[in-house]
Amino acid sequence: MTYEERMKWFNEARFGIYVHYGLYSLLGRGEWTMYSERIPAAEYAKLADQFNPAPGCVKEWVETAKAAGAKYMVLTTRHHEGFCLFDSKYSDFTSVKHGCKRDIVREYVDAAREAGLKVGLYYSLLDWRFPGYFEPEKYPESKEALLTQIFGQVRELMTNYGQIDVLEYDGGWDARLQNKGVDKANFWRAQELNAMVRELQPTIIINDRSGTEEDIETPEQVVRGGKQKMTESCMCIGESCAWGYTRFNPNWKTSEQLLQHLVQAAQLGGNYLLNIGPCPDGSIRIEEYERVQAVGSWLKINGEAIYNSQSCELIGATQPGLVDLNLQGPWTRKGNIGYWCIFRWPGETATAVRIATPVKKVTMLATGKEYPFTWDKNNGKLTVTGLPKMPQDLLANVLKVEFEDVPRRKEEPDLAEWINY
Ligand code: H79
Repeated sequence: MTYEERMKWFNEARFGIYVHYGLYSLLGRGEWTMYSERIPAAEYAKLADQFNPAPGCVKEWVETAKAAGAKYMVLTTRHHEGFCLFDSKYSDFTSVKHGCKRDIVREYVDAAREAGLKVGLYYSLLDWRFPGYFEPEKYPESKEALLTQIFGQVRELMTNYGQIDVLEYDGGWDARLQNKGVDKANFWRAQELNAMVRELQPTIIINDRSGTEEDIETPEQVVRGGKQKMTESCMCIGESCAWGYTRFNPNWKTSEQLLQHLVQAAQLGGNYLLNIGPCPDGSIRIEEYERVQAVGSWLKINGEAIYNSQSCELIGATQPGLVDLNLQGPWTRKGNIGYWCIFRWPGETATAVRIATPVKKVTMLATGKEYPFTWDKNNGKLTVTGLPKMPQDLLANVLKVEFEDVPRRKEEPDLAEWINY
């Protein structure tokens, strides 16, 4: 199977839901609490017996992902704290041996698959309970034990749960931030590890955080396009917020912002992985649900502009994730069709510039209604007229623009030319 074939569904999906859930969820101060408060491992481990998610809570996660219009999910099977949401021969620090005594990964995989969602697993390479992670030279046996655990657990995850569609490593940096490139890959024996993964799961998509290149890059809290490979931009709903449940989060992004990120990721030919952090009992808080649900409602009507879309070079926003001062919104594309996702409704007339390809037809995606337009091939300006004065959709309105060819951006060799046009 070629890279393109393996990546096909992922490229069509464009939108996934990330779930961060673990012992840190009980504390409500984010997933880094053990380390940022330097809580000793034995003390932290006491939380495990209080880990008691409500029965069936994974259904809430899956229903949330469906309501959002997402096509896949990724669950933290084990974060940096080391607590596993799955059964493991390599550790007793799991949800199967403590608290609820349930295999949450199993519940999640089953529920997501049943809902028709692709299944992703997150796995942190580092585990804060191992001195050998922080000081590998001082505690070589602990470092070895950590690697034994990693290889054993990744094998378990890749063997015991049927087909896994995505594997997202995290925590691949060393504690002193010294290892780069090959050194980083060698620290985790990444080549060997990923060879094992691919033997067990031949169609899987793997991110690059174990140090080897693999299939995708996964930047955090920004929307970026791929330099070398496909990009999945990962983000929290809270601004400057943790990924795990944060009880008091002062800065919620709006649904408009989330949708702008999604469209921008699609314009750049990448995916958007939006995170939810379930409450201590595993339920989804309303602040998160209402925001992603609004995105999902929009996608029900305008999904054609997002799912299975391709990157587009037309100018709709100069900065990823932003709707600029002077531009109405990003463009996505399918073949010769451009989807102009307008967040700042301009009123009756919408003007796009630097369009090099002739335009054949303009309709509103949501209604199918056709609008008159002019396109000037000399200055590359598209002017759509007769539009409603008021935006019909409060999130974003999509103009579906049919071109004669793949829409291209017009060069501006003389930046001043337009002044006296
Ligand atoms: O799971 C979520 C985060 O907990 C995790 N990745 C997402 C998906 C993540 N962990 N760390 N980071 C993201 C950012 C890394 C920050 C670091 Fe550092 C800078 C690690 C090492 C240098 C701050 C300073 C933390 C330790 C030292």
